[in-house]
Amino acid sequence: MLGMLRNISKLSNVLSLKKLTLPTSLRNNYTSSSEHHNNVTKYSPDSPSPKTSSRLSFLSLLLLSSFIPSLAHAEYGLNLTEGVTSVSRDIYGLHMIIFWVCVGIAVLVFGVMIWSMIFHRKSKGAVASNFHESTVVELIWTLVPLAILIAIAFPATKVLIDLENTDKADMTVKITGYQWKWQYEYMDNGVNFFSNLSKTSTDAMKDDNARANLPNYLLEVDKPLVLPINKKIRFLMTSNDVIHSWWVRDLGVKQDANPGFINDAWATIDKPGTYRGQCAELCGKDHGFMPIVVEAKSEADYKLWVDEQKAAQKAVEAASGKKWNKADLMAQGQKVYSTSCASCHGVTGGGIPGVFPALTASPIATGEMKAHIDIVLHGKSGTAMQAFKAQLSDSDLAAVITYERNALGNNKGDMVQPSTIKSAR
Ligand code: HEC
Ligand SMILES: [Cu+2]
Repeated sequence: MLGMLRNISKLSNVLSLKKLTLPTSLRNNYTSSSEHHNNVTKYSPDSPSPKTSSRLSFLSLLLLSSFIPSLAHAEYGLNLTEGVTSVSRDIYGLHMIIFWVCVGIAVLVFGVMIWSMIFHRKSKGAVASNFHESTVVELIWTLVPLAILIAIAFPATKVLIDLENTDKADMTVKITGYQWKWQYEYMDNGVNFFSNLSKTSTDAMKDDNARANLPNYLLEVDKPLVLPINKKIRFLMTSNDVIHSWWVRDLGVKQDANPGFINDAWATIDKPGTYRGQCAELCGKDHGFMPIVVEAKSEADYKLWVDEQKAAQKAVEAASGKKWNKADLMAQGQKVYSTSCASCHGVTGGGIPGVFPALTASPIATGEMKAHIDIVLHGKSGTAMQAFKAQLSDSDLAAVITYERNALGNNKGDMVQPSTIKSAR
C-alpha cells in the first residue's frame, strides 16, 4: 500500500516536470492568479474545460503514462536511474532485487494459470477436482508469501539503515527552504548563499521562443550548490516557512525540509558533473520555480571554488563600506528586485491583490524610510514577507530599497546608503 502511494506520488512528480499535468481548470486558476508567471502555460480558450472532462482526461493521462512511462518523460526511460552515489546505487540495487522477485512470482503464477488453461481445459475433458479446507494448501499459500516478505525485508532494512547513517561525515551543508529559493550554509567553512531560479528561466517565461530553445528551463539556478566528490557529505534540511522537500534524483536524496525541525541525509558523490533536482513538496505559488542544481567537482576544484567564494564575500563587504551614487543603487536594485522580490510583489510592483501588496504607491515604500528599511530587514512575522537581513548584503538591501522608492511607479527622490542599513541591522 505504502509503496503504491509512493509510486503514485512519484508519478505525479514525473508528470509535473512536463507540465502536462494540471487539469486545465486548475492550471487556468494558477496562471491567472500569478501576474509574474502570466505566460508560463499556454492555454487555448477554445478547448472546452468542464470540470469533469478535464478530470477524466487527467485520469486517463495518468493511466496512460503509468503504462508507458517513457511517454511521460523521455529522459526517465523505463527504469529507475542508478545515480552517482553509493546511496542511490543501493536504492537501485534493492529496486532491482525486488523487481526480479516480482518477475519470478509473475512467471510462476501466470505460468501455472496458462498451463492449466491450456492442458486442463474443458474441451479436453478435464474434470475439476473438488476439495475443501486443505490444510496443506492453506499452509503453503500463507508460508510461501511470508518467507518471500522476510527474505525481502533483509536487504530493504540494510539499505534503510545505511540511508539513515549520517555518522562520520567529512563535511556538513545546512539546506533551508524558503518560498521560493534554497539557502546553502557550509558549516565547515562559513560559505553561505541563496540559490534562486536563474534569470534565463525567468526571462523565458514571457517568451515562447526563448523557452523552446532554453535547455533546462526551470531547472537552472543563479548559484548552484557546489560539492566535492569522494567526500561523505551530510545534509541538514530545514525550512524558514512552509514544508519543502530537497530532491536530487542522481544523489538518491529526497528529504522533507520542515520548519522547526532538522532532517538529515547524506551522499558521497563519485562522479564530477551537474545534477538537477526540484522542490518535491507543494509549497505555494512558485513551488515549480525553486529548482536545485548540484555541481560536483574534484577536491582541488572545490577548494578553488571555496577560495573564490571567500574572496567574493570580501568584495561584498568592501562594497557595503563605500558610498554609492544613486544610478548605481538603482541599477543594482533592479537586479535584486527581480530575483528576490518580483515573484510576490510583481515585476511592475503591482503585487497580487489580496495576497501580496502592491509596492506602487504603497504607504510603506513611499513613506518614512525607517519603516521601509525595517520591514525589508526583519520581514513581518505571520506573513509571507520574510526577513531579508540574512539573505542580502548591506549594499543589495540599500539598492533594492532605493529602487522601490524611485521605480515601480514611485518617485520619492531619496536614497539610502549601505552604511545606514548596517546600523539598522
Ligand atoms: C514570498 C513573498 C514575498 C517576497 C519574496 C517579498 N515580499 Fe514583501 N511583502 C510580502 C507580503 C505578504 C507583504 C505584506 C505583509 C503584511 O501583511 O503587512 C509584504 C510587504 C512588503 C512591504 C510593505 C508594503 C506595504 O505597503 O505594506 C515592502 C516595502 C516589501 N514587502 C518589500 C519587499 C522587498 C524589498 C522584497 C525583496 C527583497 C520583498 N518584499 C519580497 C510578501 C513578499
Ligand atoms: Cu518548495
